[in-house]
Amino acid sequence: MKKEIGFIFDLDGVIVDTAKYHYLAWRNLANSLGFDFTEVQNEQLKGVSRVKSLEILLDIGKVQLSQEKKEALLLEKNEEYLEYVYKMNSNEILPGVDRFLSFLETNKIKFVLGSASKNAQLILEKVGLLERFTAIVDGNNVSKAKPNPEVFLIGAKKLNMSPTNCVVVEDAIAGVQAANAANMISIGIGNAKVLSEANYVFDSMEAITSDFLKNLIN
Ligand code: B16
Ligand code: MG
Repeated sequence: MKKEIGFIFDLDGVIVDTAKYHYLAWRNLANSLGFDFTEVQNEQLKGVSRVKSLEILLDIGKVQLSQEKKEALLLEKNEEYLEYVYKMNSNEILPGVDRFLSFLETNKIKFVLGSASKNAQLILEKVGLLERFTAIVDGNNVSKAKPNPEVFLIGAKKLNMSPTNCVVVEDAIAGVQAANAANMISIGIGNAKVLSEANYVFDSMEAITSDFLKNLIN
């Protein structure tokens, strides 16, 4: 007999690759402050909130700023980032995502979003996926960032399911830790060594087979 289960998807790195746009905007900001910011360093910002991302960036550049200046820079960064977001369309949905969501829909399994981004709703709208999600839980709904489980626990409530019946799909270590802390099943997307705390790891969304999903839901 099928278990009643629900899915919670992270956004950046799972549904779309917005990390490349975050990177361009953060790099510009770093350059304007007089230091460089590499793609390798950008890895540290994945899954991390906007405010925390700025703190990490300023640490890298060894720059200290007033609270007022930091707030101005956060606004500036987001405005530049949004210029990229406004140009997004369905071509930016990562390979394997549509097949995964269609599988869940066919099997009448509900799914919600659980992202740190405050722009999540807009991004899903731009790529044409917003209507398919039962609910959106994002950076506007939480007070504690991943690895705190808050975002996924709210997701479970939206699914009307107990946490142990929820499966989280995440690309960031902090996200996998948040899912584990919430007592949910975690699927990591990315490098198996980096995401070793996840219950299952796949290189990409495309690598998740229908057989794996069938086993998981049965
Ligand atoms: P925003 P996720 C995260 O999205 C990104 O991975 C992270 O790099 C970003 O700083 C964070 O959203 C906040 O995004 O500036 O749009 O509020 O992976 O949790 O979907
Ligand atoms: Mg992510």
